[in-house]
Amino acid sequence: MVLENLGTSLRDTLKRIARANRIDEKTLSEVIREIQRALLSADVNVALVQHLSRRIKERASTEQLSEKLNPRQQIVNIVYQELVALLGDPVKLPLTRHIVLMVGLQGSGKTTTTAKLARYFQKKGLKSAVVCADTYRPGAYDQLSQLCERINVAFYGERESRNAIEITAHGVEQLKRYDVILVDTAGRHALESELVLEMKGINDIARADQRFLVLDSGIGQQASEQAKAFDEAIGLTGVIVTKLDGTAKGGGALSAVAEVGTGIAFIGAGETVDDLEKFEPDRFISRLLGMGDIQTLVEMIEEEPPIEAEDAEAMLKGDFTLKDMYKQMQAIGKMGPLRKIVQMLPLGSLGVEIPDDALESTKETLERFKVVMDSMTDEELEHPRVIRSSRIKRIARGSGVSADYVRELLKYHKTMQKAMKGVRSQKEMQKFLKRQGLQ
Ligand SMILES: Nc1nc2c(ncn2[C@@H]2O[C@H](COP(=O)(O)OP(=O)(O)O)[C@@H](O)[C@H]2O)c(=O)[nH]1
Ligand SMILES: [Mg+2]
Repeated sequence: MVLENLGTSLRDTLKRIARANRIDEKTLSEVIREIQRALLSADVNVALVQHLSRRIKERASTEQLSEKLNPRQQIVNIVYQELVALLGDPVKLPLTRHIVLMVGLQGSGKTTTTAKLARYFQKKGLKSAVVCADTYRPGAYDQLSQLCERINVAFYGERESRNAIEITAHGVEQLKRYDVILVDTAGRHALESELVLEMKGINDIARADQRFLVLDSGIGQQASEQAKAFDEAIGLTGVIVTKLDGTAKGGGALSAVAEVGTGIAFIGAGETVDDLEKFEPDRFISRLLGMGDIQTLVEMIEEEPPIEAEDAEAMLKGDFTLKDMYKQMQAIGKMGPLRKIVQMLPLGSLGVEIPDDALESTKETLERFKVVMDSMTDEELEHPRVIRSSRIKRIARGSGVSADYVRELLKYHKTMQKAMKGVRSQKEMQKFLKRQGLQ
């Protein structure tokens, strides 16, 4: 796991709280000191560590204890929330047409990450294409074109040209029918003025919607300075921290970026095109704290509003029709992020993969879903498999959404149906429900 050492120390520290009979000031101070030590040795920025300790102490002594949480759960919860806050807001990544500009120092992993991202979008069903605007590094063209070929992504480059801005202009024009265009740029050993000018030129021409700084996690505390400089030049929309597989000190890059107010969009932890993960602060911290551990999870979600017994049953029983799915989405809405539950279940081992977006159940999604459902017949709602092409068109027309959206929805339903079967068979889920007083 990324930042294994940090994770281990944090989990050990939290275990100490679990064993304490009561949380007095002395225990709290010790725990905070342990957390500080763990964070500092992972190279997390000192000022941030201090800020975090202050917040934990303050909240632990002033916040009203929730009736449902015992004092140590309360503290675990505070630590969790504050660590999440430390990493900044998640970077929003709309799955629509857009242009992405990749910047960063030489060797930081831009080219590799460009290919990884192209693959990421491809997997999300978008057509991605790549422009090579690195005219400095010999072999840049070949490196990127080969990567693209391997993952079957369109590539544009001009082997002989030295004008990166012109190449970008041509590339963006040539590839305009693609959904996502990723522009890989040159980096050098330091941020020189010439490079900054070129980068600004490329940015002006490409009119990039996303401007990602690629940062090698090995650089530790210098991350902050770099992020600031790049941010001033082109206004970053996110940071991608790479090579987290190779360092115990990734905390430097992870925390330093929080200072520039730009969130971390992705993390890279490996050399293959699939070693890229969308960065979600809450999920990341959950994993560090060992929330895969069901015990902790149950404690964590105790502060979420309780699940209605009826809703929980709908979640686990029946044929899982579209109506069930709607009910279930409502239940999840009440329960808080489904992600928290899914994470603890070994769904992966069942071959069930739930896409990130499927784990969000926003009000908006629900409303849109309702509109589509209103255009369906009872038969269709009970037996979604009867919905074929002509019916899809009719439903789409009736509800004012695209046929693709209806197809997406049906696909989502299928995934969830499969996942729910998996969940049902997990005895962990039963244990979890028991703890919630539902069974
Ligand atoms: N272990 C590991 N290596 C990486 C990762 N990302 C990139 N690399 C390696 O870092 C080196 C430089 O990467 P490259 O993409 O060419 O950097 P660029 O100069 O910024 O374009 C290559 O050897 C990559 O294989 C990562 O997440 N983990
Ligand atoms: Mg490169």
